[in-house]
Amino acid sequence: MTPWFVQKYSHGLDFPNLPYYIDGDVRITQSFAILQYIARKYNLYGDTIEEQATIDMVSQTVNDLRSAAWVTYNDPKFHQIKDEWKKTVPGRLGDLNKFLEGKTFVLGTKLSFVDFVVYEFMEWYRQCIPDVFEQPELANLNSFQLRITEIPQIKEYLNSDKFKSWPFFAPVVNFGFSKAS
Ligand SMILES: N[C@@H](CCC(=O)N[C@@H](CS)C(=O)NCC(=O)O)C(=O)O
Repeated sequence: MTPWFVQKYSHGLDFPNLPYYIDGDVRITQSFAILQYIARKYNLYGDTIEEQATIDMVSQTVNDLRSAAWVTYNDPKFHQIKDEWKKTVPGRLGDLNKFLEGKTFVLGTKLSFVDFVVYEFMEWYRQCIPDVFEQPELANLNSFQLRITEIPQIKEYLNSDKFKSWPFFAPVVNFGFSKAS
């Protein structure tokens, strides 16, 4: 396989980076721009500006939570603080758990791309502490995550060779590269 830094400038990308996405004449980088492009193309970005505002609010809330989790994963003492950190998760994700009360997906019953943003973010926790969402205060998130894995196309993908569960992060992070960590 050609190393990324050798091929980086060969794809006609304006801002070469990983991940990149090429769809005909569309050549884009930036994870969120890619997500939004796919969501708009496949009608997964809500149907009204109110729904779109909800999607944007939840996705940006997840981004904030993700930044906080990222700091923890990069703490050199991560493995020592992991168990204590687990206890703080219900407090950190409490609003998100409450928001999902009585809903199948973020928009209620309608699937949108932000459901996958929430799912992927939850994997950051679950891959590190497998039973983290079994805490009673996180029951809505726990059932939400299971529901996403039960979507037939997602289930098929998760069970296929295309799905790579590991490594989760780059080697520099204290969790998610070496299986021992
Ligand atoms: N904001 C960018 C960050 C992209 C990024 O940091 N990519 C990392 C991998 S996660 C990388 O290795 N980029 C290759 C490069 O910098 O050439 C995004 O969301 O896509």
